[in-house]
Amino acid sequence: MRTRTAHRTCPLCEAGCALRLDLDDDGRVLRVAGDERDPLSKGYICPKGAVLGKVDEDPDRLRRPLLRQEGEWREVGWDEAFAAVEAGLSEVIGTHGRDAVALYFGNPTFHTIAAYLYRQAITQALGSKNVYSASTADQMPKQVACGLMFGDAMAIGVPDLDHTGHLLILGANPVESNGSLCAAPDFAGRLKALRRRGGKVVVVDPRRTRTAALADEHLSVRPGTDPLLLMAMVHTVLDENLERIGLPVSGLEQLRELAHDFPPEAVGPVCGIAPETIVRTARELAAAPSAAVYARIGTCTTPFGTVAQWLVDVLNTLTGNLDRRGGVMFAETAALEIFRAGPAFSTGKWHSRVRGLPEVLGEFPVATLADEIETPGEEQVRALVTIAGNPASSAPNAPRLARAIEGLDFVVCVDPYLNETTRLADVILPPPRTLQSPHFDFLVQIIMVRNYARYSRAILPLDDDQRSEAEILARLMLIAAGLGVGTEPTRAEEMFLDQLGITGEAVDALDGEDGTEKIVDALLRAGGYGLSLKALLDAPHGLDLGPLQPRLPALLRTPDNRVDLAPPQLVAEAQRLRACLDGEPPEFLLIGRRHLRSNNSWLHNVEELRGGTNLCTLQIHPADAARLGLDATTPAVIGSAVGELTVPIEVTDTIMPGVVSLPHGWGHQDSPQRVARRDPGVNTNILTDDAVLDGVSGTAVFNAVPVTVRAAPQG
Ligand SMILES: Nc1nc2c(c(=O)[nH]1)N[C@H]1C(S)=C(S)[C@@H](COP(=O)(O)OP(=O)(O)OC[C@H]3O[C@@H](n4cnc5c(=O)[nH]c(N)nc54)[C@H](O)[C@@H]3O)O[C@H]1N2
Ligand SMILES: Nc1nc2c(c(=O)[nH]1)N[C@H]1C(S)=C(S)[C@@H](COP(=O)(O)OP(=O)(O)OC[C@H]3O[C@@H](n4cnc5c(=O)[nH]c(N)nc54)[C@H](O)[C@@H]3O)O[C@H]1N2
Ligand code: SF4
Ligand SMILES: [Mo]
Repeated sequence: MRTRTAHRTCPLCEAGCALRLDLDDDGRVLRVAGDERDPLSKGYICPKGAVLGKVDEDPDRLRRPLLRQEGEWREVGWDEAFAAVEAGLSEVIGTHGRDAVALYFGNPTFHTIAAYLYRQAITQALGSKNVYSASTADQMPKQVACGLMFGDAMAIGVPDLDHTGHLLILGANPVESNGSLCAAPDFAGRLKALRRRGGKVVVVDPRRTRTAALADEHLSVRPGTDPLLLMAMVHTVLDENLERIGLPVSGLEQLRELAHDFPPEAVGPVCGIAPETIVRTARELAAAPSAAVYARIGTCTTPFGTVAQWLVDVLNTLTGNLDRRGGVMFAETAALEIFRAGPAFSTGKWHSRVRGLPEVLGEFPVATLADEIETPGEEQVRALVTIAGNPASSAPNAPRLARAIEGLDFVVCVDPYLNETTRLADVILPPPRTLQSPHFDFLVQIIMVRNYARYSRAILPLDDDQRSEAEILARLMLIAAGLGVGTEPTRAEEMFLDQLGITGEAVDALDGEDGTEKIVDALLRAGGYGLSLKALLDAPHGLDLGPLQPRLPALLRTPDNRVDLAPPQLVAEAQRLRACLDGEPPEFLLIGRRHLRSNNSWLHNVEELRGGTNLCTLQIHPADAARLGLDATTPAVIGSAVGELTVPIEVTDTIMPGVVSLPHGWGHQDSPQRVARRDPGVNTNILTDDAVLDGVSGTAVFNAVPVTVRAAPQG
């Protein structure tokens, strides 16, 4: 048998590892390995990348569009599918206006060329205020904090992992998640290297995670209290005059005044961390030759997520580590610098109809989508377009959102699977398989630990009955713009380049099969390194663009060109935080967790990634289990303000007493996916409450959810 080798970037997570694939003549993947010649991932691969072929070849992936008629799914051709989309959307727009159509962009949108590029174009073409995405279930607090401090929500500082001497990690478990808002293939290897060169790693997490096991120190923190802990650290740094600020800043005095109210003695008992430990942690951070504070999901998706993210960069700034080698730095992207322009970041240019929540980066919180669908009135949402998302699983109070979606007049989903959300659609438009799609990760460039670029062309051709994701989205854009199904999709590319102010002549004539290549080429030419698509095609193992370099103050877009240490919105929010110093904590707080062989809601259908420790269990401390009479044979009933679940438990002393943990993305009881619906697990978002949000960014609260736990009745 003849084989051929192809190279491409793994699209499954933010690490973006370079892979080497061996394929047979029929295009079947025989073997996947890490690409040792890639300068960033250097041959690293995780168990998900290793089965990319299985992910790609999953027989349950949809191949042709599905149309629902009288409750039955029917496979149809693309023309019929697009005609149905046009009819469905124009009916709603014609009768109820453009705001009656909501858009939802899911997580892979940000890791798919076509979806990333067409996201803005579709939004503009539709002209609806009802835009939602997984960002408000994820990183929006980081973007808002950066927006308010630096003036640019895309100026996201990345720990300079390979040079730092001290790393403080809060609410992230990169050994399982492979890193988030910090693209660093082989995160574990990089942590080990940090320690080998004499540096220190401290992990703050209610669970003793695999990342914590690799660290020098693990601090068990009560969920939701990181902002208090960080504020007490700011207090210590300022109180002991440990600050050494190397950048132009504003708001220092206001910050000092604010932090004064959060002394370690008051904060310690609430966080579950001894005040002496808080003081020592702050001193060590300030004294380290270089240091970085890094915080993710466990701090973002909490009631004060944006305050936490703000204080992370406050500490990085106060200790002189912002924008400095070994500290927290800003990547220089190959293709996105053109977007670092415009006025200083602000929120609330418009507000949501039902709850009056401010727009943030042009979006409303996904936690209020159900309100907008259910509440009658003008501008009520009556149709939904989802692209690469599964909100009926991933949003807080997911069952309520699923019921709301079910009642809509028209739903169209661009997704390769029939799942919890798409099964509620009228039309499903499936993109081609992974290996039939090109890959260039725009988002990941912003958050890399090293400047780097890599482009992968599709490895396998499209069949006649398939459409590239770019074509599907171009057609959706044209339909949304009212240009109709008769318009050639190339018109969408022209409109796109026009919007960027780039003329066709400036673009290389490429023979690529996909129109997005023109756009990628144009963006690369306008990018920081003046690259072109050809330059990347000539570098199949990736282009190393060097270590991160200082970029401030040039990157700042604040009105006074200083780092704002005390943005008024955040100071006001921190006043509310003070109330958390009093008050009794609930008996149990629910948090989430991720497993290396999972990926949100959509990899449970791959046999090779199931089982082992990748289980949907409720982790509980032995002391709590004994007190409640729970053991491995007695499931627990867990209840919250919005729902109740029965779930098998896993007794483990790796979790803090008073805290329970359930992973998300499960609950595939009604899924048509054959592997996923075996051992379907339960959806933890039956318990999470869409009424509770991070006040500044509108982000959903998935961690620190008050719950009750009891033994399930026997028999
Ligand atoms: N309780 C709880 N809930 C959470 C979280 C948590 O920690 N706890 N995490 C939150 C976070 S961080 C996130 S990012 C969100 C994710 O929220 P979502 O993005 O809504 O959900 P995913 O499960 O990532 O769904 C991705 C969808 O994209 C489809 N897909 C995969 N590849 C492609 C492609 O190439 N093209 C297209 N068009 N579709 C594709 C998949 O089939 C799947 O339907 O969930 C959030 N929900
Ligand atoms: N294998 C795998 N990798 C993934 C994903 C996946 O589903 N599976 N999802 C991807 C996505 S969309 C994202 S956004 C990233 C997320 O990447 P990470 O943020 O690294 O995600 P988690 O592994 O969920 O780590 C969050 C940690 O926060 C802890 N935690 C919970 N509550 C609190 C709290 O109040 N305070 C503190 N300090 N810690 C808390 C949890 O115990 C957990 O260990 O991962 C990405 N990578
Ligand atoms: S770490 Fe992420 S990018 Fe790398 S192989 Fe695993 S899933 Fe793919
Ligand atoms: Mo995420």
